[in-house]
Amino acid sequence: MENTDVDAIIQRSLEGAPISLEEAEALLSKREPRSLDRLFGAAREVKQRNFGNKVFFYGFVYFSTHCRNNCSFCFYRRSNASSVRYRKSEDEILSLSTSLADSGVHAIDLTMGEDPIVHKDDHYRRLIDLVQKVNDAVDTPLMLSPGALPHEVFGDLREAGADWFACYQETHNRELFCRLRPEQSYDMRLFQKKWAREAGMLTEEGIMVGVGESVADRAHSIMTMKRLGVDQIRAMSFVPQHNTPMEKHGPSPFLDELVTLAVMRLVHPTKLIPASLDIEGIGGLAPRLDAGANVITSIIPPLKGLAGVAQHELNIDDGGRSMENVECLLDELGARKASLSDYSDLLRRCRAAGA
Ligand code: SAM
Ligand code: MD0
Ligand code: SF4
Repeated sequence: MENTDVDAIIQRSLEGAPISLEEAEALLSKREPRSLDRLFGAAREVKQRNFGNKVFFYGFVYFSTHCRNNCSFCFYRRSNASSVRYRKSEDEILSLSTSLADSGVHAIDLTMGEDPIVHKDDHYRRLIDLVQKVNDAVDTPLMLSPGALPHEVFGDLREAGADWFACYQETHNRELFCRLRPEQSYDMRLFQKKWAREAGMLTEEGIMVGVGESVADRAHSIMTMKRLGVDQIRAMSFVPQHNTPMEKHGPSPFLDELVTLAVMRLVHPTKLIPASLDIEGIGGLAPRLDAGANVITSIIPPLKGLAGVAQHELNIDDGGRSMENVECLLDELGARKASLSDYSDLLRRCRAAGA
């Protein structure tokens, strides 16, 4: 496809026309500097129209890194004996959540591996109680990223105070899913988003970039995210991990992720799209915001013994991912922090749109 075709797709999209699957694929394929400038420029324009230069911050509390699963890309897979394993106590989780809330994050993402202790527990009482206690301790909206749960738990989690449920499919190509998440059910994972939404939670879907998917797969995922009716969507570059089956799988060129974020922004103009600090650390923030992302995720307080997911230590203990540090950089990034009431208004609009 010629540049002019890319120009025409972008122009029509800026005028409000929806992007088709074929057009998304065409945009995702472009690598000439002129097309890329045009694409990133359009993504920024669409973000500006819908959000101005306001960005949101999500604190990240990876409270248990124990996992019963064996995802081939993940540092915390059960077979990785050299992983970093810990399980934070309830008091530690409460104190981490309170200090993140005090630092002014818009949401707190409580994340765990599929910790056997939590997943074997009777009706997930431990998890539901934890959400309830954190919710009692902070006013900040809560996201939960616990892995795949049975249908009947979602209502109780919502009631306990979970505003968001995050569970990433990684890909919408079933065959690739089986290689990435062996012994796990594609449908069960896809249903998580539906069940969470039906229970009144907002939902996040995500894909990884550079795990063996084709450009057509990426386009298909971006369109599928529309059908799922999720409220936040992400793309994260695959980061190879020691002692995992994908250790030698080449790292993903970050440009592929940036292009994916920009096409996501054009296809989903009003959705929240994270710029994760968990891929390239703080140095990766500017290009992701410039590609159309508007949520800074993986804010982690230093020296608390917390890990990231794709980058388990990068910029954590040096304070690079702290709220204070990232806030200081906003001016030079041309962004400003949205207010907490901007965020609650946004969540209200998301809920009304999904109802
Ligand atoms: N255990 C839960 C689960 O898998 O849903 C919650 C953890 S979830 C936040 C971990 C996510 O981080 C994965 O779904 C994947 O998208 C991303 N991730 C994990 N390892 C990664 C890697 N090596 N490179 C890039 N992204 C990765
Ligand atoms: C992040 N490391 O925000 C986190 C994580 C889990 N819900 C999110 C992948 O980048
Ligand atoms: Fe466990 Fe989640 Fe890692 Fe898979 S991605 S091994 S479920 S922590």
